[in-house]
Amino acid sequence: MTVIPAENQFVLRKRIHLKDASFVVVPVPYEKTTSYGQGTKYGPAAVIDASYQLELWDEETKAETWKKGIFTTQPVDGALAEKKFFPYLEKTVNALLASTTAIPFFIGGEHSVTQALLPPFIKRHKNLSILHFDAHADLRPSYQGSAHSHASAVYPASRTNRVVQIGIRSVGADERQYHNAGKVTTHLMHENLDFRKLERNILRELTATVYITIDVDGFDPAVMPGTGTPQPGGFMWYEALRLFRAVCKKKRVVGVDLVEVSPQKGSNITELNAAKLIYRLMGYLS
Ligand SMILES: [Mn+2]
Repeated sequence: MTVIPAENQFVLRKRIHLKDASFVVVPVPYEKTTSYGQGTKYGPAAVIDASYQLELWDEETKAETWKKGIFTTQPVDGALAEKKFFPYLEKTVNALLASTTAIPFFIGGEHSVTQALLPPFIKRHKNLSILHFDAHADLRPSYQGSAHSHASAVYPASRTNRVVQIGIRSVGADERQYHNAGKVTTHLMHENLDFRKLERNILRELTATVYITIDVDGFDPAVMPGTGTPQPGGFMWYEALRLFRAVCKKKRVVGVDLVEVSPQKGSNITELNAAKLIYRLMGYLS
C-alpha cells in the first residue's frame, strides 16, 4: 500500500512527507448500521475542516504540535459493502503500520470500524489493552442482524484483550453479561464521579501498551452534541482531558480512534471540539 496524502491535511493545509510525521490521521467515513441519528460518514471531513480553526500553538501543552509532523491520508473507501469493507480496512491498517512508525489517529465514521482497526495493533503489540471511552458498552456480539454493528464495536477485541470502559451509562439487557466480566472492566459513569480515583483505577487496570477508542458520546452532550445516540450525564471537557493526559503520559499509546461525530445543521461545536481533542492528544503524546 502506498500511503497517499489527502488534499487537506489536519490542522495545516501544507503537505508533508510521511517519513517526517509523528502522527498520521486516517479519515474513515463509514456508516452502515447507525440505528438512530445519521450522518457520521460526514464526520471525518467536518473534523478536518474544523481543525483549520485551531490555533497552532496549544495553550495547555504550550507547544506547536504540528511541528512534530501530522500527515493526513486520503479517506479510506467507506462506500464499500459491509462484507468487503471490514477485511479491506484491516488490510489497510496493516499496510499503514508496516509503512510508518507515526502514531495513527483514525477519524470515524461509526464505531463498528474499531473492529477492523484493532486486530493489526493486537497482532503487533503483545498484551495490548484498550481504553474504551463511550456512553455505551458496545459489547453485543451482534445487533440488528449485524456483527459489524456500532453496538458491537469492542466485542471481538474483548474476547482476547483487556478492555477498560469509562463513561458508560447505557448497557442493554442482552449485553449485561459481558460488562465487568472476562477481560472487560466497566466503570459505570454514575458510580465513578470521583475522577481522581477513576484515574488511579484505570492506570492500574490498563497494561503498559494502550489503544484508545473514543466515541464522542462518552462526553456530555453539552460538549459533543452532534452524535447519533446521545446519552445524558457524560464527561465534561476537563474531566476527560485529565484522564486522557494521565494515560498518554504514563502508558505507551500506540493508536487512537475518534468516532461517531455526526455534523449537525446550524452547529459546528462537535467537529471543532473533536479536532481540538485530537490536537491536544497529539500534544500529550509529543
Ligand atoms: Mn456510543
